[in-house]
Amino acid sequence: MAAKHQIFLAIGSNIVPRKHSILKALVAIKQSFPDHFDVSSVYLTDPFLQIAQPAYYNCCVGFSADCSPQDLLAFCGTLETSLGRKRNGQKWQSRPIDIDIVLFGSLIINQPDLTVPHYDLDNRDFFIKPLLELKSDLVHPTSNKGLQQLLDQIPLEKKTHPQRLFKPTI
Ligand code: A4P
Ligand code: MG
Repeated sequence: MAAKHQIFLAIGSNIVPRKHSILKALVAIKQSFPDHFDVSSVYLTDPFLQIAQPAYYNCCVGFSADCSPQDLLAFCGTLETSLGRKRNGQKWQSRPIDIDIVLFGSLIINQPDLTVPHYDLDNRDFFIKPLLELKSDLVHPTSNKGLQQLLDQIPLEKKTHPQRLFKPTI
């Protein structure tokens, strides 16, 4: 039997209905990955780097699974498409749903279509705050920094001021 990894995903939405899309994503993820599934609160966040676009809802989930990273990436892409995500090739376009793999155990992956840990985890309070709720002693596998340390080091211009909205019950 393949070893299980502790996996964390970040979920974001900035096209209404944001709550509805996030809840649908959470239900689908839990259905496919029920083992030790846990979800953070959902936060209202300013657009990263103050880009002129609608505010985001963000949260994270954690679970254990023995799938491959590539299978998980394909799962996330299929779920995004089923929830109305359309890509026009433009980076950081507004989106009904975005599902990113933040951590896959302590694996370090540098493939053309997959970078794990997420390339920008260190700079994103909208990843780190929800992750702190799920597992406060998580350590970044390459920098070995803890989540609170990462959060404390985010410069002002990168802060998105997460406001806790609600804890999903799914
Ligand atoms: N990819 C590589 N590594 C990963 C990974 N670890 N997880 C590739 C998921 N995908 C990964 O992503 C482009 C490609 O990244 C995928 O095809 C996959 O092979 P995308 O979602 O299609 O496009 P994108 O939006 O340009 O990139 P991405 O990485 O999702 O955007 P970001 O960098 O996550 O930024 N502000 C707030 N407050 N909250 C947000 O959630 N999100 C963004 C999007 C900007 N500002 C935000 C938020
Ligand atoms: Mg993405």
